[in-house]
Amino acid sequence: MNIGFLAMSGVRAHDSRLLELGLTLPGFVDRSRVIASLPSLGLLLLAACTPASHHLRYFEAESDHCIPPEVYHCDLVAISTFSAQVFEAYRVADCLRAAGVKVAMGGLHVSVCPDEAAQHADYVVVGEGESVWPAVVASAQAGAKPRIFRAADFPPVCMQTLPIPRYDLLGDRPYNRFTVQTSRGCPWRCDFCASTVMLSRHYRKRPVDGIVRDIRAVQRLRHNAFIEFADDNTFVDKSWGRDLCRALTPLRIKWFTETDISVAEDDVLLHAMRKAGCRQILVGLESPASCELDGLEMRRNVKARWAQHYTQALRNIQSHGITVNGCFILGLDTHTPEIFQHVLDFAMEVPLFEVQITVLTAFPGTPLYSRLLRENRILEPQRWDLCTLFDVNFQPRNMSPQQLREGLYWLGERLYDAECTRMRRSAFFRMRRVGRSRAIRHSGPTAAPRTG
Ligand code: B12
Repeated sequence: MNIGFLAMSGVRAHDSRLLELGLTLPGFVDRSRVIASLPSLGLLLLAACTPASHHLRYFEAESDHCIPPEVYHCDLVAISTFSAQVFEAYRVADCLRAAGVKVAMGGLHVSVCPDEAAQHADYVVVGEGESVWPAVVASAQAGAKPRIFRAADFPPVCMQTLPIPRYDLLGDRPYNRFTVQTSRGCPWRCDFCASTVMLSRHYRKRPVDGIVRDIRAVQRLRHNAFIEFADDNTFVDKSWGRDLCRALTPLRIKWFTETDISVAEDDVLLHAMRKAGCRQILVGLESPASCELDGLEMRRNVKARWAQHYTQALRNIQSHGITVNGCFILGLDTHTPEIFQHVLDFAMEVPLFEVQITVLTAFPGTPLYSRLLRENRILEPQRWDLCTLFDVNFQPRNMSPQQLREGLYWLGERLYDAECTRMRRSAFFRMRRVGRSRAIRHSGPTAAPRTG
């Protein structure tokens, strides 16, 4: 069969004022650059799990959501879904099926709303795709009737034997960043999280040599590619993290990842990360003050505990030459209209090199969504297209939805203002110079200063 893998990348936001301000994730990002910058790792992994007898192609829907005409020449098309684009994905699936093409859908959104997806796709997959996908392909080939496949009914995906994602299918598209996964899931349970926890509850790490193998595959395609680890929380296990960094160092790559603030406790790891090419980590701080975070992480309340030491921890990470992209969620139940000024003050005081502000978003399948629905606080239930992290679709506890929107604009205009950004960043470079001279003094006159 001819099998197509169709990614619907790009960023989404509907709030017209935000669009006017050019505010996207994180800060000011050029929309088209983002679209071109990350291919769908999930689809490339599925491609790698496809039996060899089939002919495979990877496609990207364009920024106007038009799909390349060649997609219609496929016998089976795999579409990956996030909530924000799922209605677009359903429209595309309906058109393809009307033209006689079989459609399979999977990903974070349909994994929690499979019955909804089954109205638009022949085959819907709940959960991780690797073990299930060959059965989906076989069903399509046999012309089997539509059905929902559940990953739980197949052998669990083994992190030791994940195949190399088929980066080679990407052809000449101008990607400048590639994703590689080092781990799946997160040991913590934040009530709003709609990430890998939608697929599997377990936190799993990959063997270091498999990660190195995948990065080498990317390097064969683009020598100087920037790597983004598509992880939820990379450095949970510090000892494995140090091994990983040691293995990454000779590859001479630059990379970015998402991890929790506990990396700040391990200077050896931070040193190894910088040496291995880590340029930035994204940390979900969520709110500056501990009392605002009480109960948000439902297992051990770790976010509330960590927040007591946020400033010191963030400064320590940045003193190692690793910039932090600190993420804040606006509109938590503990937030009053004062929160916008607090976040601004905190970001300037640390100071944070990069800041991401988003509004509390109730993704389907999360404890947050169930709670807000129960409390009758979702403004437009099932408006999945508003799950962009920028569009307010709930009634905040201590302010009006409009106050939250206005607060987001107000904070965004200030945080991303050129002067503010310059101040936040120049403080990082100053701190870095001090850190470096301290390192030289400590290691004696023979040590060479680190560069870059
Ligand atoms: C990389 C990334 C992006 C890239 C996506 C590139 C792409 N085309 O995939 C870019 C930068 C474009 C992006 C944009 C956005 N993103 Co984003 N992104 C991520 C990130 C960091 C990693 C995703 C990833 O690669 N995972 C690894 C792969 C292997 O997993 P996977 O895709 O889920 O695939 C597996 C299964 O789902 C399944 N599967 C997937 N597709 C299919 C299809 C079939 C047919 C089958 C059988 C199986 C299957 O099999 C795969 C292997 O097991 C996650 C956060 C995170 N840490 O996970 C956020 C995340 C996915 N993004 C999120 C959001 C909100 C957005 C935006 C809406 C932000 C915005 N306002 O624009 C946009 C929307 C994008 C869109 N077009 O819909 C949310 C989504 C939540 C949700 N449930 O919908 C996440 C979880 C982050 C968060 N804050 O919660 N994002």
